[in-house]
Amino acid sequence: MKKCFESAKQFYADLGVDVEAAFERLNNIPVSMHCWQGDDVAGFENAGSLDGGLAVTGNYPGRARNAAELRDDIAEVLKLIPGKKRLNIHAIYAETNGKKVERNELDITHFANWVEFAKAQQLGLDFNPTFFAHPLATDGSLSSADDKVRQFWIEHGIACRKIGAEMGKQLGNTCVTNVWIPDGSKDTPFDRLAPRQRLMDSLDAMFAEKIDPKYNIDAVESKLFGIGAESYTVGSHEFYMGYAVSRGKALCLDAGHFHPTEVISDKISSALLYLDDVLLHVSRGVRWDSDHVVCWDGELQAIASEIVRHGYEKRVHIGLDYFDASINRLTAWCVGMRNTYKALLFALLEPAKLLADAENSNDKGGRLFLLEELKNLPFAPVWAEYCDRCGVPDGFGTLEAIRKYECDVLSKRN
Ligand code: RNT
Ligand code: ZN
Repeated sequence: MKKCFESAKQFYADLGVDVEAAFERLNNIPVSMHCWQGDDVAGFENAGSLDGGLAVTGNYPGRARNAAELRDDIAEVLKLIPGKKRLNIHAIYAETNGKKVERNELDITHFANWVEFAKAQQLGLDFNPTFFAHPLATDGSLSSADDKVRQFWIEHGIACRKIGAEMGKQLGNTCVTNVWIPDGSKDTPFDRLAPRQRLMDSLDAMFAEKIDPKYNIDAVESKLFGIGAESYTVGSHEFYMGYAVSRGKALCLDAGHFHPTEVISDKISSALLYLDDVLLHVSRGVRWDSDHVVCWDGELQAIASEIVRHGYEKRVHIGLDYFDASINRLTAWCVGMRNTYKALLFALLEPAKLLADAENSNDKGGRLFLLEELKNLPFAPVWAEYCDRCGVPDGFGTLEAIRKYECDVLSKRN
């Protein structure tokens, strides 16, 4: 492979692309891995069903059943993923030592093990309040018509921002805390406005306290529809775009949360004209928001290219969000994470000058030709070299390692 790499490097150099500079830049683009792929979004509360319109399908053996197993699996999978990684956790991953702690009473102590783990693994942490899978979230959370219910969730949100900020402080690494709520309606509502007014007020109450953005950045995530909320979603795209712009929050764009022909890659440049930060939930919807494992497809490449072409890597926070319980969960993590770095590297190897020249001279055919020709460049040995320098195996080595872990560890769980 080394020989192949040297000639590939020369090939790119002839196109004006510096492979070493691409590696350098890639080393500084973090991707946040979502912990919830490892346990099918179960968390440690033992609350029962997931609900909130989320659906995890499949029952492949080996699911992590507790925090220790989940961290073991994450530690194992991190050995197989190159690049600068972060870890994204949810409030339901609190460890309360067998004690029942209400979500509005959570604090950083319940995440001490995660912080320790992050330190040991040299990861930044990202965080999410969990506004679903809870008896008080069956008829709306932050937009609920019930004052008590709304207050409970406002308090949960406040608690989670403090936890996020503390994670950021303890790790010396800014945490992005993302708000997504399941609130919506199965059938056509009479009043679409009132729940949105309540959501706006709840968010304002939740965000009232100023938190240093060095420690915590708040993000808000919209959605088109969910199972059981097919007719109306309180937190729509327009709602949150307006909210984020008017309040100076980060906007979270989830690839599965728009109409099937709408793509988030095209939204980044618009959103960043008005916002400081965007958070991405890179996912893959198949016909709907199905949260399939992220593949290296045209949209993943377009997302990566947007970030790289405009130098957005400090303003676009890349996170993954999917859950597939029908295959080995480490495979699911690995495929999505490795593909995301692969797409970023591919974007970093674009002959930007050639493409810009074609576009600027109105040579549309030349631009098309180049963009298509790029797909055929000797990318594989460059990717293999990057993995090697990061001390992780190539594709086949990764699969072998996962199979071994399945045999040695996962298959012994029931
Ligand atoms: C749900 C949202 C949300 C969740 C995670 C678990 O549709 O995408 O981001 O998937 O918070
Ligand atoms: Zn999401």
